[in-house]
Amino acid sequence: MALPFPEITADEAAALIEHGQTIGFSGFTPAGAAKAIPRAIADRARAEHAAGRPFKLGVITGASTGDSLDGHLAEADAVAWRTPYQSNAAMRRNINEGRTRFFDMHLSLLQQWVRYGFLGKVHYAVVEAAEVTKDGEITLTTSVGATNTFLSQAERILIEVNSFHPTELYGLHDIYEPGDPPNRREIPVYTVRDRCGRMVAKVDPRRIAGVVFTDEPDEVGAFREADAVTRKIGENVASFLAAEIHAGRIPPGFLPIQSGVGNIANAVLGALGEHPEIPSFEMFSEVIQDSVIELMENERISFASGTSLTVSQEKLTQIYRELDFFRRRMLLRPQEISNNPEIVRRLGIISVNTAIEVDIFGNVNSTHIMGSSMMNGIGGSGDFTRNAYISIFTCPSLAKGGKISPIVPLCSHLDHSEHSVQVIVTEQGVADLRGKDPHERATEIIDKCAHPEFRDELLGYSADVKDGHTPQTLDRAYAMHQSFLERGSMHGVLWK
Ligand code: 0RQ
Repeated sequence: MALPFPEITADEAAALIEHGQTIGFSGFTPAGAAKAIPRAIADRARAEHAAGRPFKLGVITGASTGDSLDGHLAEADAVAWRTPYQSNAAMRRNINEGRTRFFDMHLSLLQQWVRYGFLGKVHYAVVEAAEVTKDGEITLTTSVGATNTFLSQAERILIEVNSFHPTELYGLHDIYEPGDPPNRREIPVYTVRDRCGRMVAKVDPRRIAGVVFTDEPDEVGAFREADAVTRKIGENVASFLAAEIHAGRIPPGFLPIQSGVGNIANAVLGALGEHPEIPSFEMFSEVIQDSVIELMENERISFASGTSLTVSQEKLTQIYRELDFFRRRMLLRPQEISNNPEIVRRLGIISVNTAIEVDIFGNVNSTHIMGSSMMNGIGGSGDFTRNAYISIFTCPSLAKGGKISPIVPLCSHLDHSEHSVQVIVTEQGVADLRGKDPHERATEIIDKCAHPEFRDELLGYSADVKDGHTPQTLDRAYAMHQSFLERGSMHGVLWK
């Protein structure tokens, strides 16, 4: 049946976009990210620059995206500003060199910020879909992210219908947009599996400027195999949570898990799946990754609610082969629902995220290297940590070939404060910070989590500083960082 909007090429779509405009792209991680149109926009930017004309855009997405979006646009220097999260090497370089202004946001806030107009007008939504009907009903692909809000708010819409994704994805999504204050009611999600929205995003078809047909897979990278350190971190998290069940502080049926992305997160999920005293559990998280799918097949995870299905191509092909099985066990929500503080608090989520740095009082830096260079962004880690039933941060006790201790006297940048962080886990052990004052926290974190090679430096600092509720000495708090910047190692800092 003929569609009431034009079929166009990616180049024709890119030609509609003008310098200075703001684009809301689908994609939460490479999953569900628009690909052909952003690549064409990057080519257009290069041509405009070569002709001596400016061409830079505001780029909003759900979270990080794939190389076709963040990579190509950054390489073409086509991004004036970027939010809310990224993890691409070229984009990171542009941000840290000041060519792209980046504001790092809690992901649950993005959609309401767009609706409230805090980020200005969104000129185009560029969205990947499995299907679009003549009535403007859009079946999304492997993520929801903020796509439904870009579709509702943008002046005009461009759609990439990607036939790599089957139209049978219909039913995987639950799209609900809360009312804005003063008219917002509670979000009616009372269990991990509750649905409260529609299976499609619905738009007025007259707003669709064109549809580009494509056929290409998501650009999800492979994970490293768990090594001895990540495996031990995973085991430590699993043993800690099993002990909490024994102590009666977690109900015997367990609580839903949120887990960050990456290698440590994969190892943690693997260890939870293997632990004999942890029952089959549910996920209420952002990202559903390969390890979740494996645990679902083994019936260790009974259901997963997320905003993106960020799996390898091999796993995605398997899911598409067995879609009936998996559709009964997972659903994708907008990120303002998957990460919603109200629901996280209500369901009693156990959050597990990765830190770049943890200080001896339990403050966490998730985003910055040596206080100044942006890595990826806070992502959803704050949405979950601040509201979790138990909030856990993991990291290895050594970084950069042993030259850096991620356990430091004072974080060089603050993302999660001591008020929100309850448990720290490294391969050395578990520091339980609940109910402990700053002196006790310092001892607990150094004893349980720091690498033995750095314990003397850290104990030297905390022994030397005795006064005050929080034993901190400002002129020496960054001595370990200074040592790394000046001599390439945090080792050998002497306090006296
Ligand atoms: O550097 O890439 O040069 O080797 O940081 O560290 O150990 O590979 O760990 O990939 O899990 O990333 C916090 C960045 C960890 C991530 C962070 C260096 C290290 C390496 C990466 P190289 P690893 P991961 C839900 C939750 C914020 C968002 C979030 C993240 C690189 O987990 O972005 O939590 N979190 N989202 O060598 C100097 C230190 C270091 C250090 C590590 N102390 N000093 N370098 N590195 N510690 C997901 C979403 O929101 C989508």
